[in-house]
Amino acid sequence: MTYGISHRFMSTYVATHYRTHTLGEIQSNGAELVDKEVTVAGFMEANRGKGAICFVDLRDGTGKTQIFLKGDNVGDEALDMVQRMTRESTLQFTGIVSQKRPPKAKEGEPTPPPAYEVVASSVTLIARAEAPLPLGVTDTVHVALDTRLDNRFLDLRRAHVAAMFRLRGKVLQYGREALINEGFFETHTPKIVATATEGGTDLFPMKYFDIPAFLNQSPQLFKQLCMSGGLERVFEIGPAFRAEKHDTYRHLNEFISFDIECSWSTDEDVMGVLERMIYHMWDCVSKDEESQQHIATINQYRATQGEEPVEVIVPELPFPRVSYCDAIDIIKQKGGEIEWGDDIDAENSDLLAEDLPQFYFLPRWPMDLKPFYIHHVEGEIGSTGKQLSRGFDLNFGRDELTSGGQREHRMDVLIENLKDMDLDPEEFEFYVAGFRHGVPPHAGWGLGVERILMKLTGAKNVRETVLFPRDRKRVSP
Ligand code: AMO
Repeated sequence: MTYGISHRFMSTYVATHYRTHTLGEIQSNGAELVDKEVTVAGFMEANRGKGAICFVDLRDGTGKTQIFLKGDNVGDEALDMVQRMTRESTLQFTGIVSQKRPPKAKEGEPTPPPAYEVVASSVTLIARAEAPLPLGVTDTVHVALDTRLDNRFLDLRRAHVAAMFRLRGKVLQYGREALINEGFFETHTPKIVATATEGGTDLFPMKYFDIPAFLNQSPQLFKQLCMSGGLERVFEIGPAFRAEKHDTYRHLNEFISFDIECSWSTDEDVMGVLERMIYHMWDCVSKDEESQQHIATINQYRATQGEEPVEVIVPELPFPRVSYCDAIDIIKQKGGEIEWGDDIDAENSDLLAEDLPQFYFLPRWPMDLKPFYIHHVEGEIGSTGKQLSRGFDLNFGRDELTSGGQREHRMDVLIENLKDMDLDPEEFEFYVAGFRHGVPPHAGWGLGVERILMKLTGAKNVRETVLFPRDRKRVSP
């Protein structure tokens, strides 16, 4: 299975105290390194050979290389140490790069590319791994998610798991790129707050000296204050905490919220920003060799589990837009049980997803279903006489990835909205104050990073996309 990332993507990997070269570099740059001395280090995947010789399969974050040891070269004591060493121990070797004897090409098949090994002249044990391992690193047997998460550091050594997190970094990089190209800049808002952002009760209280405080649910109120501050276009990628009691494949109690806020804009304007950003993410993943390598690694693993490969289909722009009212009609036509004014639950979203398996916007929700900070649509009333809003969702098939909307910027209406939702405007004074001395109309959205990663990689559980997930039952490791 492909492991790590190829040397040619690693222009910034320079020699360190512990190694002169990475293992990926030995393979991709081997022809130039033949007969040169190198020092390499990594995890020992396997060792073979008794008596006077031994082969070690060594793995670092960039790839794998075979190390060849002879008692004559490294000394009998060192050879014996390596032969008795446990799998996954970390070792450092110094030796000469040599081209491996090529395996005979099978008839009709192309000759495999040359491979390189290191003929060791010395070896140092860095850290011995205890045996047995709680989790196999190289085998493809199915392991329960809980066991994997309990031993996440070992799970991360598995190629397809490492590929997921490297890809996660890439997707965020592409997201940042797209927004910076549209004039946004990255900011950070506090995670320790005094009031509920989304107006709900799903807050984790915390001890903050003698003051009651909470972990923030969303940067919402603060990103809006940035608009009052004239910053015009900001984005933030940061943690959001929700004390929701859901225990599902798509809910976490700590997730990474990718938020923007944009002045002088409507809901439609920021839907444009969102679809262009997602297009850029998908387009880059489909073109960038390194990202493609991560997808290939994930697919190699999926094949061992009998799963279909994931395909990165670059979406067409604009994404389809199905207004809330139309969505209710479609669900009803398909026999779903729903009334105008109801939230669209997962089962009804499945009905929509039959015709919309990929990205689609659901704009214009009833005001009652959206938070107090959402702007209503002037003069537009839904079929039951209820007010429509400038709030939207972005779904991928059945799952919601983003909520957003144009914000209410008129202070008097905002105060009425708070009261309508049984919230005390005085508790939101720090926020309401931001609307007292002039404010641009503005709009924005929040995207769940884990949910979009699920869609990109075909992961069936959001926990697959988080290093150390926090859910109702898990707060460690
Ligand atoms: P919302 O509450 O819909 O909107 O959250 C935005 C997006 O964040 C993700 N998300 C979650 N992901 C995993 N686990 C959870 N428990 C969870 N909750 C939410 C989803 C969701 O679409 N302030 C608004 C955004 C805005 O209007 O700018 C907000 O937070 O992908």
